[in-house]
Amino acid sequence: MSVQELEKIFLSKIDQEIKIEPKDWMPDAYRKTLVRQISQHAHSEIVGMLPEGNWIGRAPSLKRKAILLAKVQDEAGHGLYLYSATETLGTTREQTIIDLHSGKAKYSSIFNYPTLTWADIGAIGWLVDGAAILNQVMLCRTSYGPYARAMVRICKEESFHQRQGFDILMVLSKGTPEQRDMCQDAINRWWWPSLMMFGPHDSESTNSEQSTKWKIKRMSNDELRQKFVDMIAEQVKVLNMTLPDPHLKWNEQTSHYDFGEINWTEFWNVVKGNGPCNKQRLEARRKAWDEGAWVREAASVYAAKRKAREAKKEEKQIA
Ligand code: FAQ
Repeated sequence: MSVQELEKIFLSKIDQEIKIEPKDWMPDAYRKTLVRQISQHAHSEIVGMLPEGNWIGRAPSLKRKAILLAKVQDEAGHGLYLYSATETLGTTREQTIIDLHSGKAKYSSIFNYPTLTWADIGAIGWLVDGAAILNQVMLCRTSYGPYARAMVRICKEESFHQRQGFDILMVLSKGTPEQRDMCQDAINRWWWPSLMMFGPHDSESTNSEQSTKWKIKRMSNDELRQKFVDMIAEQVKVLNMTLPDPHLKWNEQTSHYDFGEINWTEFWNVVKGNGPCNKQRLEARRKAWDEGAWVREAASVYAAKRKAREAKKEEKQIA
């Protein structure tokens, strides 16, 4: 079959909402953009464990510690599903991780900010997981089968994460004046970086047009960001807190909240590796990789031994 014919079949599957599966023919550019996006998503989950991991030893009670441990463990699981989904596209996990460590592959800008107080753990759950869910609910309908299926389970877990974050802030918001201040301060610091998670404005988004045609993306960066603002602007009232944006205002005509402009210089600075914690985050990942070398080695020796044992057993059975 010619490439033109193969492409026609591929596009007709996209049109008919039939998922593209690993063994199906797909254009190289489709494969490349999926490897880019899914691997960056996987890296975000794994690097995203670091800011929260910082608080496991300092959570204010045993219950909070157990909940946070479970959440951070969930993020590791999400990373693993997503690394596996990337592998179905023909790239190795080793290469994907080398690309993270060399700085070639990106991960979400949000994880380059520090977690200064316990309230930050609440703000991450509520705002960061909240933003992640909106994006990921859309991705449950993405055109590549393994990515869409991974997203379904991930979304279920993320919605627990968001509620645990809101619960932390709810308790602080009803606490002492110091606890209320801590809650407001965390919201102030995490609000704008959370809005940046959705990526540049649609007009600046280099990948959106093609990704939308291929139904990898189903909603635009700005549409998702607006949905997030509308949701959080209401939820913050329940906390009796405010969002740090003087331009935030309900607009009767559009039936959406208007909001101020994001500091795009800060965004691109963080994306390019110059955020408050970029260096620290990559160093932590490289260290974990190096220190885990013996585990990978032991696991592959064990797997080889088991394979050899099974081959011998089969030989005996045949004989
Ligand atoms: N940070 O053309 P677009 C989570 C880059 S998971 C860094 O609009 P696209 C769970 C973008 O890669 C959070 N870079 O790109 C959790 C591109 O550069 P490239 C992660 C960003 O792909 C919670 C360039 O800018 N979620 O939080 C960012 O069409 C709590 C131009 O942008 C995902 O990864 C950014 N914020 O749209 C874990 C979801 N935004 O690659 C622990 C999957 C943009 O061409 C604790 N990804 N860039 O060199 C997506 O949906 C999309 O990739 C977007 C960006 C929407 C992020």
